[in-house]
Formats: sequence, C-alpha cells, structure tokens
Amino acid sequence: STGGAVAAVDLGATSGRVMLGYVGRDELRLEPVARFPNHPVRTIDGLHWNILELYRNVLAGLGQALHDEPDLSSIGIDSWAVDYALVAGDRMLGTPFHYRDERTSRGIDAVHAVTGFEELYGVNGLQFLPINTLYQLAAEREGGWLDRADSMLLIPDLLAFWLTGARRAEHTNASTTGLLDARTGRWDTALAERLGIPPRILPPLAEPGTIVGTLLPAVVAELGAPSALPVTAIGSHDTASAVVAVPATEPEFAYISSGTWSLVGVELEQPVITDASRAANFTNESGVDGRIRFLQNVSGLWLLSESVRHWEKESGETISLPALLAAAAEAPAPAAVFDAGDPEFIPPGDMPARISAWFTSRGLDAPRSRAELTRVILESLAEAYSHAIRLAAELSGHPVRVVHVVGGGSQNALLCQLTADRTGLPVLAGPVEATAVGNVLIQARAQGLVPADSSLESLRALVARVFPPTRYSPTPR
Ligand code: ADP
Ligand code: LRH
Repeated sequence: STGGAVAAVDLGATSGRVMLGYVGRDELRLEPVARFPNHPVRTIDGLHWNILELYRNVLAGLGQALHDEPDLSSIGIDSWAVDYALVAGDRMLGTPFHYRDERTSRGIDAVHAVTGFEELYGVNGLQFLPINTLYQLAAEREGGWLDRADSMLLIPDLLAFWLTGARRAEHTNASTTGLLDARTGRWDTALAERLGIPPRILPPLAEPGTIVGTLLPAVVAELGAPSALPVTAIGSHDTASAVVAVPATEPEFAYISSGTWSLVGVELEQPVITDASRAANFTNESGVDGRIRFLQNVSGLWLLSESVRHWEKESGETISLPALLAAAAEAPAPAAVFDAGDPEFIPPGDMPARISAWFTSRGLDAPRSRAELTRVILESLAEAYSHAIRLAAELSGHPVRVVHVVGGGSQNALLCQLTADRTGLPVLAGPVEATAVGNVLIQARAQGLVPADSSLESLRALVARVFPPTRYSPTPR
C-alpha cells in the first residue's frame, strides 16, 4: 500500500471512539481502537459533561493507536456541537455544561431582550434551538464568568488545546455557536458585544485541512508519540464530518445523520436565508470546503435511548435494543404520530410519560406497550424526516432523488424502511461510522495520502466503493 495512517477521535453524545484510518489512492480502512460511553453528570449547579473522563479515554485511545501504528501522521478531533469550556490562561473555568442543562432558558430571554429572532436569523442563519452556544453564553453572563475568561473553546477545540497548546475555533463547529455571520464566515463581534459576550473570548478561526499545532512535550511523553505529530483541523462538528462521508454517487441526494440527534437536509454552495427558511426553522451550518449544510435538527434516537434509560431504571432490567426493535416491527402502525421536534422532548427525564401525555392531552390514544411506544417514536421520526426533506428541497430548489442515512441509526432497519415509505424515496444506509470516516478523509487529504485537490465528490466515491450502503426501497402501496 502507498497510503498512510491517521487517528480520528470522535466524541458523540452517546459514546466516544478513537479509530485508526488507513488511506491511500484507492484504499480506505478504519480500525476501531477504543470505544467508551459518554455519561453526563449532574452536580449542584446543573448537568455537565464528564470532560476529564472523556479526555482520559481519548489519551488512552491515542496511546493504543500509536502502539498499534507507530507511523501515525496526524490526529483529528470531532464531537457534538455547541458546547464549550471557558478558559483563563491554561485553566478551565468550571466543568463544561451539557446542552440539555436547564440554564439555556435564561439565556434565551437575555438574548432576545437585545435582538429578535428575525434579526438573529438574518445574521447567523441558524434554526432556533435552545441549545445554541449564544444562549448558553448569555446565561453565563450574570455569573460574571465571561469577564474572567480569555477564551471560549468548543469541545473539540478544548481537546486540541490540551494536546497542542493552540487555541482555535474550527470553522464548521464555530458555525453552530450563533455568533458567526453565515454570509461572511467571520465572527460577528458587534453582535457578540451587544449580547455582553466579550469578543476577545472568540478564538481565531481554523479551516478544516489546516494544522492546529503539534503535540506538547508532556503529551508526547505520555503517549510515546513522535514529537512533531500534528493535530489537523477537520470538520470538528461531528455532523460536518458525517456529511463529508455520505457515500453519494450523484448530486441529487438528501442526508440524515442519525445518532442521538437526526440532522436532515441537503448540501448547498450558498446559504438560504429567507423569510420562508426562517419560518420553516431551517439551519445553515458551515460544511467542509465551504459547503453549506442546509438542514433541520429534528431530534433523533435520543427519544428512544432516553425511553430505554427510563425503563431500565424503573425495572432494574437490561433492555436489548435489537429485541425491542424486533417487537416494534411487529407492533401495529400507530393511527397518529407526534411532533418529534417539539422542544419539550429535549430535557432528560421520563420520556415514555412525556410522549404518552402528548397523545392523551390531544384526546388521542397513547401507546400501550414498550413495543408500541418504540414504534410510534420511529414512525414519528420518519414522518419528521419526510417533512424536512420535502422542505429542504422546496426552500433550496435542490432536487432530491435518494436519501442517505449515516451514523449509528443507519443500523436501525425498521427506521430506514419507514423513512423510505414515508418519503417515497430509496434510502441508502451506512456507513455507521461516517463521522470517523469524514474525520479521517480530511486529515488524509491534508497529509497528501489522497491528492490535495480531491473534491468531496471524489472522496464520497471512494466511501461508496469501500462501504457500499444497504438499500431500502419504498413499499409499493
Ligand atoms: P452519537 O454520535 O450521537 O453518539 P451514534 O451515531 O453513535 O450517536 O448513534 C447512536 C445510536 O445508534 C443509538 O442511540 C442507537 O439508537 C443506534 N444503534 C446503535 N447500535 C444499534 C443497533 N445494533 N441497531 C440499531 N440501532 C443501533
Ligand atoms: C450531533 C450534533 C448536532 C447538534 C447537536 C448538539 O451529534 O452535533 O449536529 O445539533 O449534536
């Protein structure tokens, strides 16, 4: 093989992994090195990520990766979006909050007291979501935390800082903060100032494919790494990396990046920021190579995983996901679906009760068993996908003839089939680890393991050859 190896760190809200990626002209191979759960922790001041535990697992995984493959040429890091640490000098100010923490509701009032949603959307082009970084930062203002900080580092940028000492804001993830101007791609420092967010805490932007820095001496010693090993900026927003690895072979596709959340949309060259896209609550996030991810965040398998978590806590049993999905496939199709994107389903809690209440409060029959509840979650997600794909095509004028599903949820055959049925379009499922694949590919291109001028289309063709997707056709009616 003429290729080389890179390491991808991919942290999802459900689990994290470190993978080795081997890439050459016609070669693409991923080897899992470490996988670890991501359990948030509630303390007296709210819900947090266990960031040190995650970092410990990342270091252990990278050490293992270097043991397995001493010729590693680069490291790339991605995670879920919007969350951050405040940093003063080398010190992290407190433990990062989880985007599902309740304090965001205070931030929404604080932001909208200064600027209306319409004006905000005109700048950042983002769907209204209570989790967006600017609402979180606005909630920190009262505590005086922002005055103490000299940097706000998004989660992948924080880990890159710990590994290299360099403070950057990778562009794709920065676009989820709400503080980036969607047209210029720069921080809107005037907006930040008006919201009481000191512009000095917004780090210089880094583009995917550029070098963030090389490992600090202490990290080199701990990992047994070569001293010049670089951290390369990739699409550090996990969804941006997942979209890079969609195995599309023709341009008229929609994608669903399916994990804890479902991100449903199309890829565009230019943002769509119109009254209609605002009314439809569509987001324009930055993609790799200057592309726009025009999508809607319609909640996701969180609805199911949080239900399972509740049932397991209540009963003390361990629930098998494959068995539950098999039972859901046998359950009758529900007469009605619920709005999977309703913000009332964002906070953690008794999800089965919340979903049942959605039906009973409208005079509808609630699901009567775990299988029925699972079925109605999947039907509701599929309906939301279908709606979002139709809107994405209408609002952007981008035709859609096939739907690609990538991520952990692409293994859910029932959900893929329901998506094909409700959209009336063929669904192509996989790869499961699309995010890590996209992470690996952008590092590989930066390192010259594939030609430096490889387009996303040629990278996607390689993914399609190596990870042929599973096809689901709409059931004829
Ligand atoms: P994240 O990146 O948000 O952590 P993933 O892409 O890892 O999420 O996807 C996690 C989801 O994948 C789980 O919530 C689960 O619903 C789904 N999943 C994982 N394994 C399977 C499986 N064997 N069959 C069906 N679905 C699965
Ligand atoms: C998916 C994801 C999504 C965001 C959410 C916070 O993991 O990054 O794109 O909306 O997490």
